[in-house]
Amino acid sequence: MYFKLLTSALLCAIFFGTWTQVANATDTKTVASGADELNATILYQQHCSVCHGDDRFGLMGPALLPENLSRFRKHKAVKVIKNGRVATQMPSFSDKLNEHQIQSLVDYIYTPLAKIPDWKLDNIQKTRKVFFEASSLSDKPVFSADMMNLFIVVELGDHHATVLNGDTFEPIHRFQTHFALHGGPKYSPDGRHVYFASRDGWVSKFDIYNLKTVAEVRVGINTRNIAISSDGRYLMAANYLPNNLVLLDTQDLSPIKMIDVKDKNGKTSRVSAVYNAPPRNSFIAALKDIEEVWEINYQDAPPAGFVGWEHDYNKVSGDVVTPAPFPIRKIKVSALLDDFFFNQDYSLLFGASRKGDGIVLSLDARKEIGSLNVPGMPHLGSGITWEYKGRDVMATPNLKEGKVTIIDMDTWEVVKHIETKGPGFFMRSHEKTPYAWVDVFFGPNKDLMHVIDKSTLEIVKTLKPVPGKTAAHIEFTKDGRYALMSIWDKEGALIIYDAQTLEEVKRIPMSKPSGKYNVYNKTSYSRGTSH
Ligand code: DHE
Repeated sequence: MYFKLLTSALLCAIFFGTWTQVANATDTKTVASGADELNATILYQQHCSVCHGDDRFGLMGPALLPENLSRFRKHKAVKVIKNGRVATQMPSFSDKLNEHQIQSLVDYIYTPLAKIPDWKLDNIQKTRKVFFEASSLSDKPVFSADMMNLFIVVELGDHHATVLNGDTFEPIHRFQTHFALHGGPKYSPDGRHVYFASRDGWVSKFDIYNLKTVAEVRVGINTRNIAISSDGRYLMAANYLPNNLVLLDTQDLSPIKMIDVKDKNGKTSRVSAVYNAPPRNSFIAALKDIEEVWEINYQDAPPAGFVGWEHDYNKVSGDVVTPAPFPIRKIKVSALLDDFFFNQDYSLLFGASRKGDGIVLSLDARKEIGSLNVPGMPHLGSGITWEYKGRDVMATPNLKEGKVTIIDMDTWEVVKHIETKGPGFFMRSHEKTPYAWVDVFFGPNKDLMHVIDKSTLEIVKTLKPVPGKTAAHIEFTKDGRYALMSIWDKEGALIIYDAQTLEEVKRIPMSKPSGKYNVYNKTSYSRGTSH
């Protein structure tokens, strides 16, 4: 592939003489936009398509569509084309393309496609690779450690992940991931496998016992996150592009079903996120463009009560039909929900829109039963719960305002707004620790981390581990004794704190460790972490 890239670059260099003249001659603002677009298309095909795909859906390189680039400013894209990208195959084009050509390429890749791209079951199937059959792998770990106290650390800086021993804090294995993973990796219920999703739609399955990536498949063009069913049999992926949910068999990541997401008038919607709801044997999906929440049941027998479930039907013979598995229940809501949170028994959903509208939805009654008064932009997906003065409370950071909001889980009243040094992204605690930790992800105080006493709701300490570098995302060891913090920088680190004394214990250099995920806390659905 890399050879192909070089060949293409060489070919382009041959063609380049002609193109340079054209470009130089038109290097003024008098260029007609149609001509620019045509030139950019030619440039794209010469220089980019071999890695990013003729259709811009991505191949070895990521997809180059506005939907996939929305978090990436145009001036940064210009820089990447000029200078290349360290630790990837993206070369520098500064000696091949002039300023104007680079700018027209950038404008081109930020232009939406005329038609929403399609990615059908067939496309998915074609991308699926099984690297190791289950029968060729050991059923016992090939290393010795408490398998329930391992962490997977995602290192966004150079697109790797590290398996870390949670007792010794020694890295066990480091391996390459797909470009730009997003959302938490999800474990199988026994903790043996971990599944990753990339923003470009790649889902991979890693066998922790054997330290091997065993399979991968591309489920979409722009993916949000994935969820694993409680029985470990199914994986559901939420996509922005196309507007759908994709169900996979976790055994070998083969696709089972695609669910197009649209309302009864045919209006389609991106899916913001999908979560597993263990007691319900369901996946719950938040929709970005239609005011509905969807529940997809994955148990073998039809769900009890049958009320409100929409089934496909399997024809058995003649007129005999049986309901097909994976029925869907669509629940109307009064706001477009980007983000949500569940109570411990998954009977209630607390949802928030990007505008800050908050609702409380009963999943059983299938109706809204309350509202949340959380101004700004609460980050409910990062919410956690604990017991405070004999009642359950939820705490959520805020993506817009410097505060953590504490909400009573029974009355949905705000118990307290805790003022912080700036908007935060991630919040964490553990059943066995007295503190909750919240970062100050945005703004001038991004290098701070607050520690909140869960019994007083006061900030008791503010840490500044590396001045000037973002300190974010805590996760605890299985027993809650240690808290692991990320320094979000290419020259970053994982810092381990004693969760009781709040003293630093160890620092491990890492490349932008975005998140870390403890096998036990995740598989036991600890109330101090995300699910
Ligand atoms: Fe995330 C989780 C949504 C931007 C890093 N993020 C999630 C989840 C959602 C979400 C719904 C829960 C999914 C899960 O874990 O299964 N994130 C969004 C957004 O809507 C937002 C604001 C904009 C976007 O374009 O996606 C957004 N997220 C970011 C980032 O900019 C971050 C900081 C860097 C990155 O990786 O892109 C980021 N998000 C994360 C991480 C998690 C996450 C590390 C997993 C947290 C966890 O501990 O579970």
